Amino acid sequence: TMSKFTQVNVPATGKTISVPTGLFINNEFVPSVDSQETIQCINPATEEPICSVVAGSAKDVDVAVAAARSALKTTWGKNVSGFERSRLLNKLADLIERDAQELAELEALNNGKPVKIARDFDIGDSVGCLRYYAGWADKIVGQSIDIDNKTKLAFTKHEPIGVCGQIIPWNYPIMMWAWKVAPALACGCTIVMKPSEFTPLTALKLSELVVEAGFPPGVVNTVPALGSVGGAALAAHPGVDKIAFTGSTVTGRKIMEAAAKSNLKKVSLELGGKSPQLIFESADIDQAANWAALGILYNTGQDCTAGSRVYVQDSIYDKFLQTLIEKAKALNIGNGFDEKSGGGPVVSKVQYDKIWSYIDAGKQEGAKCVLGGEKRPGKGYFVDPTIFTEIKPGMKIVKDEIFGPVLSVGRFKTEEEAINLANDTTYGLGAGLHSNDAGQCMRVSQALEAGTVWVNQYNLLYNNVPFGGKKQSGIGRELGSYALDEYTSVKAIQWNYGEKLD
Ligand code: TXE
Repeated sequence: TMSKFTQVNVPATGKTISVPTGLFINNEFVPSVDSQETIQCINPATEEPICSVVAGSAKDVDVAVAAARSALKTTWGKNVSGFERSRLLNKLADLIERDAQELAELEALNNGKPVKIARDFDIGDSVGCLRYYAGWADKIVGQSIDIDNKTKLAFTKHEPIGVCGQIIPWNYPIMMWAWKVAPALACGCTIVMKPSEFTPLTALKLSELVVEAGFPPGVVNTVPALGSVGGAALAAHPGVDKIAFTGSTVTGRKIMEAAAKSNLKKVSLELGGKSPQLIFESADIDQAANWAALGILYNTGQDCTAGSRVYVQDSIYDKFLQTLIEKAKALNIGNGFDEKSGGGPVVSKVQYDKIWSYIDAGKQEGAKCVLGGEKRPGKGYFVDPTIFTEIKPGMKIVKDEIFGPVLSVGRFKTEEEAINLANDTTYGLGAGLHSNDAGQCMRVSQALEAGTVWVNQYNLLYNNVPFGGKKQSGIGRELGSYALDEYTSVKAIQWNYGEKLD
């Protein structure tokens, strides 16, 4: 059994952070009911162990779901007002803001990303997300529908959907936590959260803040576990009313299947992508290169909307490519605790090996590597920006999601050809286009098959703008008012106050 807390050393600051190591159920950190297994967390910049936390079992998921169900029926769900949910969400946001530096250091240690980015972007956005949904909590209302003015009225209630299983990935551990937790709590749902086994630490640290904010026991529960154990148990659980997932398309398919085979729980999936960025000849080349580089290199390419295929119009191809290479070279990938690092290592050995197998495949299949493509000596899962040209449709690096800083650059002659190349994928998460021709911007943005189209920019997210995928990039929408539909169930109440049945 695990002791309840461990002291994690932050080498760069010489300080320690106290991190819970147990399951978080009913506002307490508890050991597993039956698992002796642990999850070892690794610092991807040094390959050294950070600490271990409990690896929850299917039985632990049962206990967490029961706690969530009990809270739904008593202190939360239909028993808590929107005003109170709003107050608590705002309180939680304040506490995360208070602890931003410590949370950012823990995120950097476990995920590898630069502390400054974790604090200013990941945590900044997460605080904003909690406040945004705090704003919605007391504004979730139904409709009043006339049937017959003299005898009948119907009205709708947007009820909490119930107990939500939420399974999140390792690329934005805090932000994915906030994107899932905030709308669910705003709608009055209770939660069993399963963080990624690669990055469970910040979800456990955030669980302490859930208690401090004053949420009743059982409203938020956290079960660190392997995906194949705890994740699979949540997806198949008959006591879970909704499952929300962010991760790979392969796992998304399994979750949907488990939902179908168990209780037809509602499913939302935010999956992989192979997002295109189109650079047309009227574009501002310097600006387009800045956005294209950000599009593929942000978070070291471990981004579901990573703009991993860039297509450039023939007439500006050489100039654009040269500019892009220079911008990509300028990114300094290093230890997340080094202030000079613009990006960190990739998260794990598995991810590192996967990325290198794609780089090797690109070389073997005849693409030309014009930047990067060389392994660094020494420790740490570092991958430098890598660019391939002379690509062909069907190549692995063009077809598959790599989830690393590896970009394929192709060329096109006409707008029609650009659109066809962009849409030639099973995915449909993001897409970008750069052009100074307004008509072209409008035509192309409508033709692109993606949940988000960025025009003359890339990869920016706002809490009030919906986010999600078309095709095999997912089902449902996060963020904005759209996410509220994922966590509510509409009840129509038809009221007869006059009609007599003969
Ligand atoms: O993802 P998984 P992995 C893509 C990216 C990456 C690849 C593999 O291409 O290289 O996926 O990464 C849980 N039932 N993305 O293997 O497995 C798991 O524990 C229920 C894109 O890490 O999808 C974790 O919490 N849950 C992506 C979560 O699923 C299961 C972000 C995600 O892990 C499960 C991450 C199961 N059978 C990876 N198996 C994005 N869209 O942002 C695993 N899990």
